[in-house]
Amino acid sequence: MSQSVCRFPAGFFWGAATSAHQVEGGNRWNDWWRFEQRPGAIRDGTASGDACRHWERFDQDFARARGYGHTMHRLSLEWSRIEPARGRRDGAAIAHYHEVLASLRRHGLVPLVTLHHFTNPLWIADAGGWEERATVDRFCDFVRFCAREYGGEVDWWCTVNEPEVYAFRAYSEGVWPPAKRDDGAALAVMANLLEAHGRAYRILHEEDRVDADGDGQAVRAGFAKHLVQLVPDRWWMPLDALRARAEDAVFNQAVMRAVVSGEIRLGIPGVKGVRRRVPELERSLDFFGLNYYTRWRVRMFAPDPHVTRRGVPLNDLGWEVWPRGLAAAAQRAAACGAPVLVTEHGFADAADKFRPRAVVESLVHLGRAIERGTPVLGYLHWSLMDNFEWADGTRARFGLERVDFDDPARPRTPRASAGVLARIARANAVERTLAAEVGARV
Ligand code: IFM
Repeated sequence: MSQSVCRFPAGFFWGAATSAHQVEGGNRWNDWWRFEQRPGAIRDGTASGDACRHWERFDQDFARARGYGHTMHRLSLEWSRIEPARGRRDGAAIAHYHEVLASLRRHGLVPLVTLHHFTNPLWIADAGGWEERATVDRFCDFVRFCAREYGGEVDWWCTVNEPEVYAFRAYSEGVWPPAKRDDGAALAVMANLLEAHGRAYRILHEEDRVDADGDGQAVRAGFAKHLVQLVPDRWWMPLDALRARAEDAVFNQAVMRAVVSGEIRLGIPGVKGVRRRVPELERSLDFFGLNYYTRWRVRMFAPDPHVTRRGVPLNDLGWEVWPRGLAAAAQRAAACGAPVLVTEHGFADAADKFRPRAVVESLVHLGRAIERGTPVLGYLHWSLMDNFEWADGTRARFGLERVDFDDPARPRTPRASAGVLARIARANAVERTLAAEVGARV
C-alpha cells in the first residue's frame, strides 16, 4: 500500500462546483444575459450563449463526476428560469431541476444547492436589483418556494454566493451588471445580500423538514464567502499595511462579523456606510462555505492597488497561485464557529500546466490544517468543466475538463487534473507517489 502524505477524515466530501448561468446555456431571462449583449462588456467578446449545454447534458456530466470519485456536487438553481416574471413560476423549469436532483442522487452525488449565484431575473434587475430592500423580500419568497419544492431532495443549501464580490464588481468597479461605480451603492447591496442570507437561513430551517440523506439533519445552510488574503506588498511600508487592513475590514472581517453577531457594519472612508442589526443573521451558519483562489498584495497609491510581483506564479488571469493560502483561509473561516466546507477552489489554467501540482500542494496544506484541528467537511473544486467566466468570458479555463466552445456539441475532455483529484478522492488521502509525480513540494 502506498504511503500517504496526509489523510482526510472519514466521510469527507469530494466534488466540484458550478453555477447555472456559467454552464447551463440559454439563460435569457436574467440581467447577465442582457449585459453580455453590450459591445465590450465581456473581455474576450464571448457570451454565455449555449454555455456548456449542461441544461441538456447534466446526466452525463454527473456520471463522469461520479467516475472521478466525487461524492458531492454544488450547483445553483436559476431564479430567472423558475420565476421568469414576478409571481409566475415555470412548471417546466421546476420539473427540470427535479430531474437534475434525481440524476445527482442516482449517481451518488450529494447536492449542495446555491440559491443566488450572481444572476437576477430581469424583473428584479428592472425594479432596482439589490439596492432595493424589496429585493430581499422577493428573494425570500423564492427561497421559501425552493425549500418547499426541493426540500425532499436537498439538505445542503448555500444561500448566496460571494456577496462581497458581487457588490464590488457590480456596483463599485462597474464591470458586472448593473455596471455602477458607486461605493455607497456597493455597501448597500452587500448589506442587503447579508440580510438576505440571514433570512434565507431561517426560512430554510422552517420550511425544509425532510432529511433527504438520512443523516439525522434536514438542513445544513451556509453562504459562500470569497476569502481572499490581503497582504501589504511592501512589508516595510506602513501605508500598504494600512490599506490592506482597511480592505480586509470591509471585504472579509465585516462579513464574517455579521454572520456571527447579526450586526452589519460596513464602511469605507468618505462613503456613507451601513449599520444595522439583522437578528436572523446572528449565528446563521451551519457551515462556512469557503471560496479561496488567491492573495492580493496591496499597495497604497498605485493605479490598481492589487499588484503582482515579478517571479511569482500566476494563473491565466494573472492571479497569484499560493497553495498555502487555502489552509490559511480555512483556519480563518473556522474562527466563525462553524465547520468549513470548501465550496470553491481552483485555477484558470488552460494548459493544465500548474494545476495538478497546485491542487496537490493546496490539499496537503489543507489536510495538515485538518490534522491540527481545523474542522473541514469537504472540498469542491471550481469547476467540473470550463465555463462562462463572467466578464472574462470563456477564455478563462477553470475546468477539470476542457470544453471545446467552438464545437456546437461542446465536447468535454478530461484534463490531467481531473485524474489527480480523482486519485485523491478515491484514496481520501494524498499519496506520496502522486505528490512526487506532480512535482509537489510537500
Ligand atoms: O467563476 C467564479 C464563480 O462564479 C464564483 N467564484 C469565483 C469563480 C472564478 O472566478
